[in-house]
Amino acid sequence: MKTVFSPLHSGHSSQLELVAGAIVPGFELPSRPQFVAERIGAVGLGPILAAEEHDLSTAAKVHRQDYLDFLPTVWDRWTALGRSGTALPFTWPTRGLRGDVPPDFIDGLLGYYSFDAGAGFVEGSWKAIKSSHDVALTAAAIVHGGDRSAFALCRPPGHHAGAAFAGGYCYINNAAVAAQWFRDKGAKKVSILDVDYHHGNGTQEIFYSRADVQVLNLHADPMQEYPYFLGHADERGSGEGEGFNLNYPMPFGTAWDRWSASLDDACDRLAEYAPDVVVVSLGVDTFEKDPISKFKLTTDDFPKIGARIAALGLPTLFVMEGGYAVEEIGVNAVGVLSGFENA
Ligand code: OKP
Ligand code: ZN
Repeated sequence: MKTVFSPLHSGHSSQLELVAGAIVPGFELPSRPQFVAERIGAVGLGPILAAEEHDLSTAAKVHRQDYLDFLPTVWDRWTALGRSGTALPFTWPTRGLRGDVPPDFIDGLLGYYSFDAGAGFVEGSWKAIKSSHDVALTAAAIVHGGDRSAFALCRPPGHHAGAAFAGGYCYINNAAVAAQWFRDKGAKKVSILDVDYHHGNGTQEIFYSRADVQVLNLHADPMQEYPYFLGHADERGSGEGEGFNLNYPMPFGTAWDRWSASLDDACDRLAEYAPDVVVVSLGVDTFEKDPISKFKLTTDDFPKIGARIAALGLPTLFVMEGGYAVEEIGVNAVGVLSGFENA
């Protein structure tokens, strides 16, 4: 399996994060994909290729144009005020406030274009965000070109990013852009299978009223876990999209038996839908030692995920999402990919 990766991710670093009452260094570290890349080399998964630049025309079909126009401007607006550090929002247009009027001032705009304070900007952020998007589309083109699978080693991740908002370490929804790109290249139907620990609220929102992209999400129950306000089992799509969004919320402590039953059901539903291509939002924060998560998957479980997905017998693009047990991310993520390859 070929991997696509870009060194430009590394400029997106030193973001601060608010955790349990303290400002701490973020968990979404530049070392994450480095461990994955090292492991790919160690097991000989296949070549690691550079990303090719893609314009944002496909992204503009899943994101709002004003949001895409805003992202590259954040750091310049911030530093123009003499500021440094991490550009973060702290005011959001929740119920009872106006979500239809973007303010002029950067602090207001950051809130207007986000749903939490989990997606900060530093100097290299936009270049990293754009490179992550390019990684996803370069890997998508490898699958479109006839490879059975490819791995987009994206950083930052994307599945929390909605049509017009960032959040949860995510800015551009790489998996959604890739799915849209496959559609534009002739795929009639695409399935997105999100196995990250957290609900992919952005992906769900983007495709919620569409029947041409099926979205299946396995995740911690939003009653207990971030992102809290989406990901319940009764969210099944709307209008033409009704029945094409499927959520599998699971409680804290979920281990392989229960998790894999959800995966089996999701794969059965995916097979019934019979897409032309599968996009896997690959988070490995379901791991028992993940520092921000509460599922109990073990290192031995990850290859079984890959094997189950391989049994679908469909062209498959893997897109990196979460996973914060830095040293084990490589073994676990590449475990999924090797499990797919060896199935
Ligand atoms: C991204 B992905 C704020 C807490 C927010 C955000 C978790 C984002 C996970 N300090 N936590 O789905 O792995
Ligand atoms: Zn996650």
